[in-house]
Amino acid sequence: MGKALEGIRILDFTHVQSGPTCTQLLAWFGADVIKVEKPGVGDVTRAQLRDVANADSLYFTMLNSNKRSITLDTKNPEGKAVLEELIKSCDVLVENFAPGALDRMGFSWTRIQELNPRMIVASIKGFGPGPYQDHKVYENVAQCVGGAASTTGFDDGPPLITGAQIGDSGTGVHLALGIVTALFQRTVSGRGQRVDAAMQDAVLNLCRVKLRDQQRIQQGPLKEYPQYPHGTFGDSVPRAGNASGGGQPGWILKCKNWETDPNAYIYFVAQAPVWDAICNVIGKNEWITDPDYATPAARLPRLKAIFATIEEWTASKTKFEATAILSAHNIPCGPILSMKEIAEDPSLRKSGTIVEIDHPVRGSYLTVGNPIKLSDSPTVVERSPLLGEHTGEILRDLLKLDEPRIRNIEMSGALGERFPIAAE
Ligand code: CAO
Repeated sequence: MGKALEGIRILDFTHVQSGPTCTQLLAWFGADVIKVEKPGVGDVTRAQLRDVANADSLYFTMLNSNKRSITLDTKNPEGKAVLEELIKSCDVLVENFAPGALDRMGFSWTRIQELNPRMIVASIKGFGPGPYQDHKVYENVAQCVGGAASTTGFDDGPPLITGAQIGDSGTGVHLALGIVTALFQRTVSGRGQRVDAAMQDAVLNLCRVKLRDQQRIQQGPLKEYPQYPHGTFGDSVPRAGNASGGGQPGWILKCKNWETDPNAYIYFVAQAPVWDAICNVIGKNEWITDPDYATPAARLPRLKAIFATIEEWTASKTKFEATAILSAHNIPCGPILSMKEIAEDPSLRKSGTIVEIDHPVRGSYLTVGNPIKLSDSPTVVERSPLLGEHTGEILRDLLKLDEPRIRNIEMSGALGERFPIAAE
């Protein structure tokens, strides 16, 4: 079966997490992704947080599956010449260098257009145009400047970073959509274009409901927030703890063994349409008709006490027992799953969302497969490439360079130390 992006070739200049997330998705959809890496070093994450000596780290292997790797010193004149050939042979260049790095390398947008007017150039930066446009940015910085940190955590504590990598992976996903959209437009326009995604913007996009609340707060207290009715509201959105971001109140409640198990909790949504069922399940049938509890508006000022009562019920069940009972009554809820439980979940393995991959150096490892399932373009996750593993085949088979030329490039040092690859 063919793949959705078969025939699309990506020149992948990404590193660390944000850009590699994007190109990994494109590779899973069938694009030929050629990762260009600095000779001898490669993507810095190959060596970061290493758990197996001399093997590519999980940080790298989990973000670079289904890609090919070529090592190329793009500051070396021979390396630059190879890069020019690659630009001519590819459809999309993706990069997340620090601002200005591609220009400094000699590959401005104008230059790339001269070489290949159909090329789409996609970039991730920390910020869009403005006072911070030249700043380098990492995940947690993006969470702070995009509005996530100020709205995450509890009211009486400091701003908090979330474990979901919304700055890096979140921006990568945004960029991938921009790329396929630009590829679609190219089928009509025949031209490439630039696709820019800033990490601040992507995080803010994911924090859209908080900008909603920033405007609502001008009209009075945010009644679904835990600060209501006894706390105070300032002039900006406060941290909402575990309150639901939507119109249905929710909270994290203790379950059986919470004293010893840090994840013995359940997320409970007190959804209005199933209020009667909630009252029945927790043994509070009188709340169904009591005017203090019968309507969502009446419940809002009492949410803390209501959740405390519901928690007396959840604390008597394991999170899985509680989930089963509540779900049977159509009450929205979910157990707080530990990473261990997720890693061992048979249904996630079966759906291909968690996959076990074999690697020649490090042995088998788990990774998150493609969370987006296409019925006509199923994803088969393949291991990440070794540094420069495909240098020879890319020079020969893709760029059609002859052996003397390859030898010259090699002698110039543009491919690094790991070779010879030229035929003897
Ligand atoms: N050959 C030769 N040189 C190469 C090369 C190659 N194949 N690949 C990269 N380089 C060079 C770059 O040209 C750059 O050189 P100059 O500084 O002389 O222009 C240099 O390597 C370093 O690249 P960099 O600036 O991207 O890396 P850094 O460690 O200084 O910064 C980071 C890292 C992530 C802070 C920065 O890239 C950044 O802000 N990126 C944009 C935002 C982003 O994606 N952040 C998320 C990071 S976590 O996913």
